[in-house]
Amino acid sequence: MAALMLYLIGARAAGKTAVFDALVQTPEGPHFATKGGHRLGTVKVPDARLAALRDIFHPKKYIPAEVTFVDVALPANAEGSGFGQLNAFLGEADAFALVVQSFGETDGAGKPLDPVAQLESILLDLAMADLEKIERRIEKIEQETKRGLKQGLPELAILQKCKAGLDAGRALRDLDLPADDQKQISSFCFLSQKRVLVVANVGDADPAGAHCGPLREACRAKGLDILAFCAPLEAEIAALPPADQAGFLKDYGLTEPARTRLIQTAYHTLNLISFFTVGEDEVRAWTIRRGDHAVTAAGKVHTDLARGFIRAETVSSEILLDKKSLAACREAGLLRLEGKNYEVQDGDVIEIRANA
Ligand SMILES: Nc1nc2c(ncn2[C@@H]2O[C@H](COP(=O)(O)OP(=O)(O)OP(=O)(O)O)[C@@H](O)[C@H]2O)c(=O)[nH]1
Ligand SMILES: [Mg+2]
Repeated sequence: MAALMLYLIGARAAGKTAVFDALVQTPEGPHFATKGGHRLGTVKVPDARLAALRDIFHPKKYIPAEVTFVDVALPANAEGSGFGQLNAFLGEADAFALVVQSFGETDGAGKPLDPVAQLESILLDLAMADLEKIERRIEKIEQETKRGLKQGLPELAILQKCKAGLDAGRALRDLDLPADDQKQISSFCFLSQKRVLVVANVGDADPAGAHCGPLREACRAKGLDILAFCAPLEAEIAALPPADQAGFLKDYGLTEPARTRLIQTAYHTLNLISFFTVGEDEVRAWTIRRGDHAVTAAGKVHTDLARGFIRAETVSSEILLDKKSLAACREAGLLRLEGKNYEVQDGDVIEIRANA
């Protein structure tokens, strides 16, 4: 299954690369690849429930979900962020992690540091990249219409709605476009339509971000999730032997490493949950949206399972971990038979029954 693509964006010298380094650091060193100047690092989604299921089933294959972090290299000689030049690349993101400098006195341009202004400026750059694209497309459709071609007209109405929203200072994600409209414009991969979470890159004097009040308030007002971490400190901790990490985190008032917190926040921002499939062959995590039905979950595993869906034998991982086997769950009447429209819950263990 494709990894969730989380792109790190932000102002120049906000600490995108430092944050990325913290996310991909391991005791064996950092793990990443490069692609056209950008860096990509894929990590396994930590999930204590899945690890506990592995310890019961001892499967041949153990397959956690994956997230790919992308350290976006901004075009060197662009004005502003240069997102326009990166449109196609950024369009592949599932979400943006917007890194905001929250340490020191001055920003990358040498101006007095203003994290809220930095956040707003990057959000504006995303919207402006969309606006430029929309204006070019509208112009093209209008020219075609003059020449008697009419097929662009439904699209034109939606684009004008989007343009009006952007002109009024709203991101496309906040316009609540009907699903049909969203489908019509999905091929544009608009940047301000993507979910955004904010990473306050704080100094090591304030590793839990206690002093990020104004930025937190700005995020709350915009409906954006925010988390704070001190990138260089988190990178150092992630490089330690695993047994030593928890103690150091605790010393700094942290409960989980940056990577775990960022992934948890991304799942929240994107409204994602996990379900699990278990067996001697494979114990595996799957990612779906909250509210998805059993038949959608089946389709994640295999399209044939969605087509021939009969029922989903379901039990929560908590109960399975308590009873230690599916047979014991079945005997105790705790293995439920759910239909196509069952709303899958986070942590469900599911076995799909389907006609081949
Ligand atoms: N003191 C302190 N310095 C930091 C922190 N995070 C990043 N830096 C420093 O800030 C500078 C810029 O950080 P980068 O991670 O390169 O920033 P970037 O956003 O990747 O920058 P560009 O890719 O050039 O746009 C570097 O000198 C980092 O060492 C931090 O939390 N505390
Ligand atoms: Mg960088």
